[in-house]
Amino acid sequence: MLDALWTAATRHPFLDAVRDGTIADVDFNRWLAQDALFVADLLTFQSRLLARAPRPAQGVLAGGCVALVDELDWFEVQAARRGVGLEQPALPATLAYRELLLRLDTVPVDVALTALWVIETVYLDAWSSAASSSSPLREFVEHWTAPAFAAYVDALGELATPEGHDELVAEVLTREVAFWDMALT
Ligand code: HMH
Repeated sequence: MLDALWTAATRHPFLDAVRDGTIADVDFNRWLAQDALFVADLLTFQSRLLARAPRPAQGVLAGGCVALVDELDWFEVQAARRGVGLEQPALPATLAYRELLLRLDTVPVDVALTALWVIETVYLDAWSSAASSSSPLREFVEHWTAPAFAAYVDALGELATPEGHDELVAEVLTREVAFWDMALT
């Protein structure tokens, strides 16, 4: 079941359409604005996680927080370029993901670290499937598949202990699928 969810979260029609250049602007822009909201929520979660993280995790998490702040700057630049306003209400899939992140504040730190690793590694995998040298959106694909991002995901992987946490992994993957689905509605 996890395998099927993993595939659904990383091989999605949204990503195929990005790769092929057939994604509608309205759909891509909807994803962009909602993902900016998600990244702001993720920064909130990750800052709190940093505050209770064990010593060996602090450096990776702190670096990740800085990267998320840069990411929010990047979203603003991309949104302005595309004429998208970022002051949009969160759609249901974004709100549901926010709720999951809030719940992660209350789980043991190793479990929350594992969830964070899933959140990031699934994104790297997903965007890798959208790679194409000819896509008009390849700048986005390159952003989410950059070597620095892959190295960060590897470092999170060193802190994660996914064994025995199938239910949580499935929950993150379900939120990811719903996020892509939302972009195409
Ligand atoms: C929905 N999942 C979603 N958006 C992101 N930006 C990431 C994961 C990775 O940070």
